Amino acid sequence: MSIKKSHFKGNGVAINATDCSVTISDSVLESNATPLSNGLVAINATCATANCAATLTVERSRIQSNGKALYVTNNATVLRNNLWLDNGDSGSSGAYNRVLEFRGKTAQVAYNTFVGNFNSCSYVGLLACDSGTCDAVGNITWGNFPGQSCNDQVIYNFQTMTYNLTEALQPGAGNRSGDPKFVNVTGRDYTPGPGSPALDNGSPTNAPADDFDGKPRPVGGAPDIGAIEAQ
Ligand SMILES: [Ca+2]
Repeated sequence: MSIKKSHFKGNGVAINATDCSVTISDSVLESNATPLSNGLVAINATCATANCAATLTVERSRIQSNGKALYVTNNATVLRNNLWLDNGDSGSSGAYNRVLEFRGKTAQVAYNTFVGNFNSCSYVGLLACDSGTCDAVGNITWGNFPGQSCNDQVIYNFQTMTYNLTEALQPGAGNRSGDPKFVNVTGRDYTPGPGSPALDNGSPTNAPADDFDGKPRPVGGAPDIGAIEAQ
């Protein structure tokens, strides 16, 4: 199934796929699964068995203000060029809320930007690889856990992390920490601005050919870290 240029708002579960390959592109998912309670999530993908061939791809989409954003069981998953903003729940139901949760198979999280996501800071990670093999390349995480002090727990239990720009420095080639200097956070422009450590510091060999806006990548000799390539 292919879901393109769609807008899902205010649902308990927005997209629920069972033993079914799904590609979500150029879409908006907002204010789903909130207030959060058991079983609610914006995107839920499940394979009944570990060797199920179903896949999940999410690309060039904005996933914002959902109580829980993503829960995957056994699907081979690719998340590429997305904005994940302000998702989470800090109430009792969110105490151990992994905002993006991967269980089994493989997950590649590539060139996304994560800002303002949160849970109750219970040290369980916002992006959690519960099982399977998870890889994060070229992502920005910044300003997550607003007002809290667990920014080292944004990404949990990934096997490989390279060329990411995060609040707390992660082990792995090309990883950096620091302020991505977005052009206009208030105006929700997450383009890396002048002097940003995201500029031209993505992987020289592992980046999509476009960005969140569908514009070409790389510009300026090397890919930028995050969902948006400065043009
Ligand atoms: Ca660049």
